[in-house]
Amino acid sequence: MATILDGRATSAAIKDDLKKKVEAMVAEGKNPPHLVAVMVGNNPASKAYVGNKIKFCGEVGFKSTLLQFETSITEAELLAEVDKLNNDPGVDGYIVQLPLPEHISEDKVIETVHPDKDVDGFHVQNVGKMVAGLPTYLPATPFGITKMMEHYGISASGKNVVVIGRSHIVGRPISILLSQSRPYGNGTVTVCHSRTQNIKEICAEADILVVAIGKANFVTADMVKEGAVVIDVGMNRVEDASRKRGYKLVGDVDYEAVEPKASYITPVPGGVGPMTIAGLMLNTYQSALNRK
Ligand code: BQF
Repeated sequence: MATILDGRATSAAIKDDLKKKVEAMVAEGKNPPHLVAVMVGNNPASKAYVGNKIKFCGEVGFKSTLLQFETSITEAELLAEVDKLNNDPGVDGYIVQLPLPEHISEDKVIETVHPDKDVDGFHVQNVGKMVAGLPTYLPATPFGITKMMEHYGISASGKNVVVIGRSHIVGRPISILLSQSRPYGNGTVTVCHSRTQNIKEICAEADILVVAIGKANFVTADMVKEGAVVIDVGMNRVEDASRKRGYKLVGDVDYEAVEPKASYITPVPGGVGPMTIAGLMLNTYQSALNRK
C-alpha cells in the first residue's frame, strides 16, 4: 500500500500560505499580484486549464484577467498583444496557454514574453538561469513536483531518479532540478525518451520515477521497483461511456497495478495537476514581490 501524494491537499496548503501573504501585501497598501491568462481558440482542455488558473487566483486574492482571442488571430496580432502585456505596469505576470494554433509559432511567442513577466518560466533566458542554478521562475509543473516532494519530505539525494520524457515543459527541467545541488535535489538522474533502449530495465532501477510521456498506462508494474516513488505527470483523456462527459482522465502509469509496489504515488487527477497551478501562483506572487 502506497502513500498517496495528494496534490489537492498540498496545493491547498500552499493556497492558505499565499492567501495570508497577499492579505499582508494589501494591508501595506500594495496591489495584489495580477496574473493574465491569454487564450487562443476554444480547445476544451485548454479552457479547463485556464479556468483552473483563474479560479486559483480568486481563492488566494490575486487579481486575474482572461484575454480570449479567436483562432483566426494572426501571429503578428498575438505578438502585439504580448507586447502590450510586457509594457503594462499593472500586470505582474502572464501566461499564453499552449498549445497554440498551427499558424502561430509557440517559440516566437515564448521569446517575446518579457523574462520578468514569464511566470511559466519558458523564456530561454529563464531556462538558462534555471540551468545555471540562479534564482528565476521555474516552469510550473517541475516547480510543483519539487514542492510536493518538499511537502512529503521526499528527497532525491543519492537516489536513482528516472525521468521518462524530455519535453521542454516537464521532462527536461525536472531532470535538471533533481540532479542539481539544492534542497530535495542531488539525485542521480537518467532521462529516457523515444530512442531509449531497455526502458523497462532502466525504470526498474528507479528509486524515484517521474513519468511525463503522454501515453495512458505506459508504465506497467514490471517497470517499477518495490518501494519506488512514482510521480505521474500524464493527463490523458480516455473514452469512458459510464461518465457523463464521455471520457475519464488517466495518467501515464497503470495506477491499479503499480500502486501496490510503490511507497508513494501521485493519483490522476488530483496529483501533479493541482501542483502545476500552485507552481504558477508561487511564480506570480514572486513577480509581484519583484515589482520595480
Ligand atoms: C487535477 C497541461 C498538458 C498540456 C498543456 C488540476 C490541472 C490539471 C489536472 C491543470 C496542464 C495540466 C495544464 C488537475 C494545467 C495541469 O486535479 O488533476 C489542474 O489545470 N493543469 C496546462 O495549463 O496546460 C497543459 C497538460
